[in-house]
Amino acid sequence: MTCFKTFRMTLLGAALTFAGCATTESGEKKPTTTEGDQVTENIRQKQSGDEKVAEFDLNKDKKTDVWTYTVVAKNAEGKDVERIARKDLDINWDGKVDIARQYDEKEQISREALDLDFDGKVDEVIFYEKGLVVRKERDLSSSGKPSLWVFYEKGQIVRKERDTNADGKVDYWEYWENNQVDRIGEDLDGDGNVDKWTKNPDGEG
Ligand SMILES: [Ca+2]
Ligand SMILES: [Ca+2]
Ligand SMILES: [Ca+2]
Ligand SMILES: [Ca+2]
Repeated sequence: MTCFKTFRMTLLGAALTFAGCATTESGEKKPTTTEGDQVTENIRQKQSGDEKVAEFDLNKDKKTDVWTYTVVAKNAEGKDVERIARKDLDINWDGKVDIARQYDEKEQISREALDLDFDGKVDEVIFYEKGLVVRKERDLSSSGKPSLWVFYEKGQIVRKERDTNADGKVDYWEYWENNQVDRIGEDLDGDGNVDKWTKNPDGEG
């Protein structure tokens, strides 16, 4: 718990430092097995052929903690300009990347992979479209696969899905309305279909 709290605080610091780049857009699809598997990836992103990397040492300990990858792109007038494609951040200064961000053609964040417990493996991936979070995938069990998916519309949670028994199939659905749970569906026999619906007793209507 302390670890996560520390992370959030540090993350906030990092976010403030890089506030200029924290906007978004992208055309991400629904979760697939491939995307899910990426939750396990080592968080450091490889440099691709056409990328230029710039390294920064924000805490002045002579070790790089921010890597910014740029590519050459055409602007509206057809001129070559440098565009930020990705950014890696080591926010606890241990030499391992904890946040890996990807940006779209408009330099808006499109994907962010987070190592929340600083073990070098991704625990959460956040997908963005047009400046807003559209989906989060979280590995709750450290199994290397996502077990919680949270879906957003217009910045608000609309649905959570969980695989509670780690069989790779969603068995728990939470439908949200107006920032609160409206109903919960559970798959009790493992066939992927809801067997039991529960209306949130605290909800309105
Ligand atoms: Ca440093
Ligand atoms: Ca780190
Ligand atoms: Ca981790
Ligand atoms: Ca399941």
